This record gives sequence, C-alpha cells and structure tokens, in this order.
Amino acid sequence: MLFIKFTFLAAVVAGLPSSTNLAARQGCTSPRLRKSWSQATVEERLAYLEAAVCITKKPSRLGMHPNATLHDDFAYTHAMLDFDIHQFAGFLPWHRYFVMVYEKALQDCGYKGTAMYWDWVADSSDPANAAVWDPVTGFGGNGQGTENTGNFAGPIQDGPFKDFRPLYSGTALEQHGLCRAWSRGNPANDDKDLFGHRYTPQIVAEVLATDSSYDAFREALEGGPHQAVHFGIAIGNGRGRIGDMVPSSSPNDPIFFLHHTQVDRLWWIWQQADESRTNAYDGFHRLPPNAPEGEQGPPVTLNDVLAMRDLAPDAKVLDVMDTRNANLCYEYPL
Ligand SMILES: [Cu+2]
Repeated sequence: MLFIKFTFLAAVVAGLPSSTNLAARQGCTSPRLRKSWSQATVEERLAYLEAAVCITKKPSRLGMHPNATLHDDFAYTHAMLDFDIHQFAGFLPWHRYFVMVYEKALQDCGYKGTAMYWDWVADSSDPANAAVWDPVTGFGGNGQGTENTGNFAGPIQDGPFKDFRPLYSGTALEQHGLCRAWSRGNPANDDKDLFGHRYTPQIVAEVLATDSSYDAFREALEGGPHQAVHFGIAIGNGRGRIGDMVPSSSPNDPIFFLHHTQVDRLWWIWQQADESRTNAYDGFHRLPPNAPEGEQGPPVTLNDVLAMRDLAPDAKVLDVMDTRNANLCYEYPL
C-alpha cells in the first residue's frame, strides 16, 4: 500500500505521463529528434532540399489537374480546408498532422531525416539573413519585381525552387513563379525586418506563458507570431499584390513546412511545461460567416476528425496530441 502511494506521488511530482499516455507510447522507444535548419549539417540540409524538390516533380495523388504535382496537392488540400483548419482549436493538431504527411512524402523521396524547423524566434533580429534563405543550402531568398499576371508579386530569383511554378492561388488555377515579397529595407515600412519585431524572444515567451486554456494559447500563437511570419514573407513590399505565403494556398512555398514545424515545436514546448497539457484541448468549432452574430459552434473534442481529403487518411485529434505516441514518435530539443 505504501509502495503504491509512493509511486503515485512520485509520478505526480515528476510530472510523468498518465497511464493512458504510457500505453500509447509503447512502440515509440527512441523518438526521432526534429532539428533546427540552422543547426542541421550542410549534408542534412541538402538531403532535405533534394527531397523537397522531388515532391514538386512527382505526379499528383489527387488528380485534380493534368499539370498538378504532389506539391500542388498539399497547397490545394490546405486551401480546400481553409475554413475548417484555421482560427479555432483545430489549427494546431491539423497542422501537426499535415507536417507529418509532408515528412512522409519527403521520406518517400528517399530522405532519411525528419521534418526541420525554422527557428524564427532566434532569427527575429535579422530574419532576412536567416540560413533558410541561402541560395544553395536553403530555400532561396526574396522575390524581385512583379509577376506579370495574376495576384502575385516577387518571383524568387535563386535557390532550388527558382523554376518551380505552383499551380494554385487558393483553390483557383493560376500557375505562377513562386513569389516572396518582403520589404527590401524601405525604412518607411513597418515590415523592413520581415515583421521580426512581432516574433521576438520576449513576445514568444509571453505566448508560451499563456496558461488560462489550450485555446487561449492556440489563439495567441496563431494570431500572433504564426501570422506575422506568413505576412512578413509575403506582403512586405506593400504593392498590393502578394507572395505565396499569404493566400490559403500558402503551402505553395516549401518554407511553409519549416514555419509550421516551428509552430508545432512551440506547441510541444507549451505541452512539456505541464503533464496535464499533453491532452489539453478545448474551445469551439467555427460557424459559417453567415451565422447569427454572437453564436458559437459546438465544443471541440479529442474525437474530432482531422480531414486530409484524398492526400492521406483522416486522423483524430487524440492521435496527434502526444508526439511520443507510436504514430508520431518525435521530439524537439529542449
Ligand atoms: Cu494553415
């Protein structure tokens, strides 16, 4: 009896996972460690890039259009589901699963590593010179000039995706050069720093300190630093047209996945702070824009479905809450 009591107490004190989580963790004995892009070796970065280029050349799984590639499938699926995956609790688990599906696609292209993250907090004082924008060991840099048609500005000029032409703008067909449009140092613009002043270590520490509820944390992260990085990359030049990271087809830009792996890492860090956060999930579903004002949708649950359409099998929120479960089995450096 005393022993049982002691074990229980010790588990509480050490913040060990509950028995449910422990059962789900069987089969994940050595979780893979997801690395920061700037801390990966050159060989690891080149291997990742080679597989990411491979995805832009593989045929589509969805078969929506004869010119579509597997990469276009990611943008199209994200754009189709836009309303169902943003601005409510489901944002974090859905994007966690989406990054997993992309990581699997990289591995199907021969990549042996894991998803990597762009630690934009560490680079927030000078994000335009981050390692991720390197023309050889990164994703290429800013765009220049204007795309001659459509909604986009600033086709990129260098890097492994220079000749990649995404097929979609939102869910509409609009093939174009991959565009980034951050300010090129116009001191009149608030965005001269790729909005880095909106995701400083101090600001992100405040987001991570949110402890009133899961959904309050989700909202602070999604509406704050997450959104600032999207907008910083894609509307900085203030020309009215935009880069690929803003429309609902934002996975067009392969940097999307490093951005969202970082968002996933911040959620993971928040979850690590307290064992009860492993399965912390609350908030409400969104109602369509024409719903009566002040009404909210039904409460979210861990059994809610994470739809992936034809890109991958659907999952449940509960399947992705614990990155140490057998399906996910990864961690980030602490
Ligand atoms: Cu998204």
